[in-house]
Amino acid sequence: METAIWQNYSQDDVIMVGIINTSNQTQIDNFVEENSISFPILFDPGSPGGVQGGYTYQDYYLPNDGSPYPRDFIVDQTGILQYANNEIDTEWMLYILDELTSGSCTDYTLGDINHDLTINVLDIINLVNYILGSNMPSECEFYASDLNGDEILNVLDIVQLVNQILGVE
Ligand SMILES: [Ca+2]
Ligand SMILES: [Ca+2]
Repeated sequence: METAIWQNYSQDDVIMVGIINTSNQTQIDNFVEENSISFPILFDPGSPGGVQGGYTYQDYYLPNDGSPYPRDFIVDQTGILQYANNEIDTEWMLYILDELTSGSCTDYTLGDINHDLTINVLDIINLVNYILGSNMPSECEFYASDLNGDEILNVLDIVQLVNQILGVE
C-alpha cells in the first residue's frame, strides 16, 4: 500500500488514509514504524477496540462478506465508492486507480463545449458558467473548455474562445 499506491499515485491527487480502530497510540506508532507508513492514519471513533469497528466502519460494513479486516475502499472523485474488499488485492486496486485517474474523454472539439458541432456564443455561456461555478463541466466539457490547455478554466479561455469565434488570431 505504502509504495504501490501512496507513493506511486501521490502526483495524481490520490489521497490515501488509513483508518484504525484503536486509540492506543503506542500500538499505532509501532504499526506505522513496522510498515514504514507515511500516509495519515485516522482513528475511527466509537470503536470499543478489538475486532469491533467504529462509526466509519459500521457505515461501510458489508454484511456476509467474510472477515471484516482488513478492508480497503476506493472512493472516486465524486464521492462514490468504487471498490471495497476484505482482502488486500493490490493489483485490482491499481487497476481501479488507473481507471479513475486516466481521462475517459476521447471525443471532444476544443471550443465546442456544448458539443453541437458549432462554436458560438452558447459555448461562451457554458464556459462562463463553469468559471463562475454555477455549472460543473463533465470531463469532455472541461477539455473542450480549456482552450489554452493549462488545465484551469478562467478568463484566458474565454478570451481565446471569443477570438476563435470572431476569427481573430
Ligand atoms: Ca457549441
Ligand atoms: Ca485554461
